[in-house]
Amino acid sequence: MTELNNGTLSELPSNVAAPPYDRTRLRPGIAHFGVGNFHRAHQASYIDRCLALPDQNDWGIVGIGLSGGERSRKKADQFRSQDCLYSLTVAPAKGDTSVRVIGAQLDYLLAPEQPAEVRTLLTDPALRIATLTITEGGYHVDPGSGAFATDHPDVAHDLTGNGDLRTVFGFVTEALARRRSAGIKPFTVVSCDNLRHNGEVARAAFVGFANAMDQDLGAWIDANVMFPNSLVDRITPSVSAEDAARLTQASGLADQIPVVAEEFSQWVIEDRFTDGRPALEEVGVQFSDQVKLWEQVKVRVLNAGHLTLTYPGLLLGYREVAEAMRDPQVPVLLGRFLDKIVLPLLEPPRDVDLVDYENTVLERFSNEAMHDQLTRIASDSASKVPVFLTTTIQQVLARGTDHRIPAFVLAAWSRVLRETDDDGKDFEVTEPRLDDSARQLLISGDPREALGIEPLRASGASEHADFVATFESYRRALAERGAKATLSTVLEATSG
Ligand code: CS2
Repeated sequence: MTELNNGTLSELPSNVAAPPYDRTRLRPGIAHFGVGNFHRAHQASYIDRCLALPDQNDWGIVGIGLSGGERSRKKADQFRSQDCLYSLTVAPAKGDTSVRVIGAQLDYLLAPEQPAEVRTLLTDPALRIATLTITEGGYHVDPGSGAFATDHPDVAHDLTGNGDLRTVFGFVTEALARRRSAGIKPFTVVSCDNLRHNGEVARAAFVGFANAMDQDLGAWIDANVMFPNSLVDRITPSVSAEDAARLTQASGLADQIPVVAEEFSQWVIEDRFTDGRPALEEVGVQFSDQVKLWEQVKVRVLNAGHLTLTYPGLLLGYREVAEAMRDPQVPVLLGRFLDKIVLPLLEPPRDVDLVDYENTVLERFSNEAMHDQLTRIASDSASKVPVFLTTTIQQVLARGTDHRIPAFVLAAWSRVLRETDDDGKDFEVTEPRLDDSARQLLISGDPREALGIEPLRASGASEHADFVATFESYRRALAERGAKATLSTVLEATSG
């Protein structure tokens, strides 16, 4: 099997496409924080296409990892041993998969071990954009007040100015301060996380961090740095060791870090950059002044739809999204949630038909070639539920419309936290941002208090007696009668 590194690019298996440009001519122009599979299948794939165009050599990416520890070191070693090359397998619902080697990532820096290299990169005038996929919960910005929380231990540590930096806020703010002193233009900061108004949230986070250090710097960042909002979309499953073995077997490439994604891909950005940008419009990226409308449609249809099918899907014994879509009841629940509850609340972007949008999402979920994991979607729900479901619940409660499906979804989430399905088979969902007491409340505590835990508070559900009662009756029914019977009850009750 062919190994993957710069030296083997000219001898890849015939079914694998090599980067159609000379990597030695590239220079880093983008620093990316949080190099997960999604970034590698989405942004890096767009940049990779750009790099094949004339005059785009200055937009190579350098990945930056912030966490220390064994897993991060292993990841960095894998990147380096492959000269940061990896294969992207695109798995369409129908037709053959295609495999392409992505060459856009030029280097990978592990910040805890290479802080000086990270500083040098971020203060280089050639570095003109910093992009982020640091997860929905990684911004520490209160959705209600917009305030940045300075009490997270790593944030508090970086604010003391003592010892090595630990957070993206520390590195980026310090680099922006140095650029200001040296008269170097600031870079643009682009959030690529599934947050509503992600650019504004990023601005609140970085300006909030800087303000806590030095108000002048905060004001300067606020006035001089662009934080365009962006909508990102491409379903990208996790890759287990078995998945990697399957992918390498199929490609003939001994790739240690392969990624797989669906064919669909979308990136909509506001065209506000501090110091230039790649020719992304040439490779399918949409520049728009309607990103906020795109965002709300995407997170409230696709991401909320994912949660709606995932919780009952897991309890019913399924492990993949496409399997849950074959259940007789789950897609009915999903369709009803979207048609009756979500779509009537949305304002579509120009030229977007919401019914077409929903149908495309449902087709994407049914893609059998993807093997997308329900546990991937259920994990870190404490960060996802507030972004994907809160506004919908608030609006349902304000309008007095039928709240049974959202109440069922939250009840099913609480049941999933037990990590056992209705047949007693275990699965694993990680909840890094849910403390033990909140978790216990949600699983079996007083229902009003359960709905008042931090990730659910803003929805207002705990203040609504009928919602609380419905949630509690479904939570009990799930425990006593199981997901199948409870789902039938929900579907009967909402069929009219
Ligand atoms: C998923 C997303 O993790 C999740 O909850 O809904 O990762 C989803 O696959 C992407 O947002 C698709 O763009």
